Amino acid sequence: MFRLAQRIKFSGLAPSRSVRSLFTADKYPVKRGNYSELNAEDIKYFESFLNSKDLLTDKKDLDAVNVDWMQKYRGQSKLLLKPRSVSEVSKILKHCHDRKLAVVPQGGNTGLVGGSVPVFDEIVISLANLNKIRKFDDVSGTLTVDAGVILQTADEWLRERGYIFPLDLGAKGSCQIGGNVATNAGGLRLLRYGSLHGTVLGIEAVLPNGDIFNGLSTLRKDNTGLDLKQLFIGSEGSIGIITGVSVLCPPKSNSVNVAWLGLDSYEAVQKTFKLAKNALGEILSSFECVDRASMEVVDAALKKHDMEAQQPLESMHPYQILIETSGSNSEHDEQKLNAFLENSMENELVVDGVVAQDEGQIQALWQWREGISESSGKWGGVYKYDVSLPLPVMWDLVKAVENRLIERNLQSKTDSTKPVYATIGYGHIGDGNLHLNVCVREYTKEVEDVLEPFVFEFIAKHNGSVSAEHGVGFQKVHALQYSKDAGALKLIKEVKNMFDPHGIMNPYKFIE
Ligand code: FAD
Ligand code: 2HG
Ligand code: ZN
Repeated sequence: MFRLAQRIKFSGLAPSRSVRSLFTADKYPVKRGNYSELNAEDIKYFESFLNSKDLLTDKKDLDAVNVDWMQKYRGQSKLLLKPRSVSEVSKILKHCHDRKLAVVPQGGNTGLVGGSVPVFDEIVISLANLNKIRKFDDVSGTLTVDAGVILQTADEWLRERGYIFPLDLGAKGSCQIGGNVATNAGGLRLLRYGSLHGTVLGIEAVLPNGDIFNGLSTLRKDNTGLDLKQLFIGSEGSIGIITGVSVLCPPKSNSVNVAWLGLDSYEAVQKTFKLAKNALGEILSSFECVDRASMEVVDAALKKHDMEAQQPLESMHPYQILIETSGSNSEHDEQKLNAFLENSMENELVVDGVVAQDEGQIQALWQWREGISESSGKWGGVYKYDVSLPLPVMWDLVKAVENRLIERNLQSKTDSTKPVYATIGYGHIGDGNLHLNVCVREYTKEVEDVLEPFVFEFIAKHNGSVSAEHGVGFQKVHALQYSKDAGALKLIKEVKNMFDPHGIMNPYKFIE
């Protein structure tokens, strides 16, 4: 039953840049806050300390930073600043604070909730030029970097030294470590290495008034009062700009195995997860699940771009899982994996599967999983929900949403004139995190009304969270009430106001 993975030709999809979205401010009911307008004096002040190529006002330069990765949210900023030092960030923010000019911190601009782009004319402050690896301790594995270091760059740098970055995600080639920390990104291996709330040891940040918070500790233990850095993890640019991060990195595993398995029911997925935890124990580093519709969407997106890739399995099983193990002894790890695979088949949980035989095959299997996010946005638009739900009801949400769309005549397997192309579910089973993507041919109010508040009410009913990993951004400001009570929201607002009394940091997002 277990076949060796074939080498899958999968060269990746180029993001389509053709769709022009309307301005966010024209699409949604949002009013510009009482902020000052940028004037010639402001520009003159910024020019007094920034390199001329780090202050951009050309439409062409601004177009790229005004629109998000999904091309769904579009702002109207007239100024992009790219500071090269913490003191430049500090001068910029102090001036904006004093003048009441609104700003948006921007990392790799890969965020999926509209948090990284302006809504009106906020100044975009890019961290791209703060991109140095500051120091590394190869005994403790503590890495200290500028916030603008690209995740993949850090990971590759660490791999050469026998370590890895504790976070991995599909956008690793563009997203920045500061952006990852600001969104508290979860990713593909949280199951093994934990959340950034645990692995980030220190943060340096510039506060809205220009003060520098120096919390760049590399200590694992520090019980001297409140752990302030935690406030910045997941703060989405609402209380300051992260300029430096220190993070505890795990050693690189000598032995990595990846298996792709086919299952006939969601119940089997849950049982297999339990079995995997017991049988694989400390070497289990990822447990991802995708449904048939997700695989069909990747397949169709590849074909649309004249690419061909052989599916990992011969049959399109309704649920497919990717299991990764990372350990230090290949013989021991393979023995454990084989015992688990045999057991899962004997128990009739897993009905088909392949095990990657080399690094190329490992990457190819991962690309099927990582390619879903991008493929789902290739049909005109996509509504993305990244939810936390108890495992038993996770796919009930996918089914309920699809049924509602079909019942209301908005989705059909045979009629390509319907606004919904596909409803798909995939995600990090190991973390209780489902990604529900509703791929549409066009954004319509009708579809939106079927999705919301239904999705949020479903989540609230099951005590889940409206954001497991992408954050709140612009998209979910009005959905927070489904996951947090009034008391918690009031406290968040008070903390935000304490850091940012003029409300200049990333307005219209995160908290109302
Ligand atoms: P941006 O998109 O630029 O910004 C995101 C937010 O952080 C914005 O609110 C911005 O204002 C703020 N911000 C950015 N930098 C700073 C800073 N230095 N200081 C203060 N605030 C800042 N997320 C997951 O959790 N798990 C995944 O598996 C995952 N996979 C993804 C796959 C793809 C293909 C894509 C496109 C996105 C994925 N994401 C995932 C979304 C995720 O949030 C981002 O990819 C990443 O964490 C954002 O980093 P960034 O540098 O691009 O930040
Ligand atoms: C993933 O797990 C990312 O692939 C992106 O978090 C999910 O695009 C999405 O909805
Ligand atoms: Zn995810």
